Amino acid sequence: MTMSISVNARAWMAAGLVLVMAQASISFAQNSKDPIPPKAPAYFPSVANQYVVRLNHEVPALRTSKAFSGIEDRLGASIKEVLRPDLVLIERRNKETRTSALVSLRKNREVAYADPNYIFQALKAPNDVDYSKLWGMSNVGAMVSTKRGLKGVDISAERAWERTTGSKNVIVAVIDTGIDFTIPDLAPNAWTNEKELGGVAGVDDDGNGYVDDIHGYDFVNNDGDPTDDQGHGSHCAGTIGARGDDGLGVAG
Ligand SMILES: [Ca+2]
Ligand SMILES: [Ca+2]
Ligand SMILES: [Ca+2]
Repeated sequence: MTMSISVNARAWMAAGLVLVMAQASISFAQNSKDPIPPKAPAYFPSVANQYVVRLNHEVPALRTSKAFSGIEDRLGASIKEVLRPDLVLIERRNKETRTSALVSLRKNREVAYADPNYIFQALKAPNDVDYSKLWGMSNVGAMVSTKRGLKGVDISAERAWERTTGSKNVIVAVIDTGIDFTIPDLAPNAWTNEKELGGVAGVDDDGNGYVDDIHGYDFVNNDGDPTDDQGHGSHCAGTIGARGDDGLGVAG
């Protein structure tokens, strides 16, 4: 998922770079009777031309009745399915944008609300063994020690992972106690300064002012070894860039 370099320190200070995944949170709220619905975001796909409409009355049980076809005409649609007596899945007859269809339907006095026929799918949850402990990523209200978590109080990581699980092109600096590069979840995502890796020991090969800064720099000891000697930096680096969905440890 991501990657990191960092720097070691005895105190809560160090610096480095950790590649991080993008994190996104989606929120979408609207009044379905709003005459001007918001532009539907592309990440909420829906079935073309189909809408779920709740009527202010029930539809006749008999599909062949005049009253039934009258409702279809007034909705400008065919009723594909009667989900409940007053709730129908319709398919609009004319080709139009989702927004214009919703504007039209929500203006209809017979309509209590109308929404696109959204396509939902299960969110991406990684299979890492300790993932369930990461309530900050996804809080399902599990017990932690003697307290139950508050469901939903998290960063909505799984929704973000549906869109992206990060990119090695994004490098994030971790200013902390360093990183334990022997941790299997962190090692593969550690940023590497190729010029120093293939350079000469004791020489600042890339000319950035820091000697041998292969994975970051230790600004406390002033050397090129940012190995974590405390633990907190590795923890933070894991939250940002632990390799996910590998059945091991955690996911970042
Ligand atoms: Ca250097
Ligand atoms: Ca060097
Ligand atoms: Ca992992």
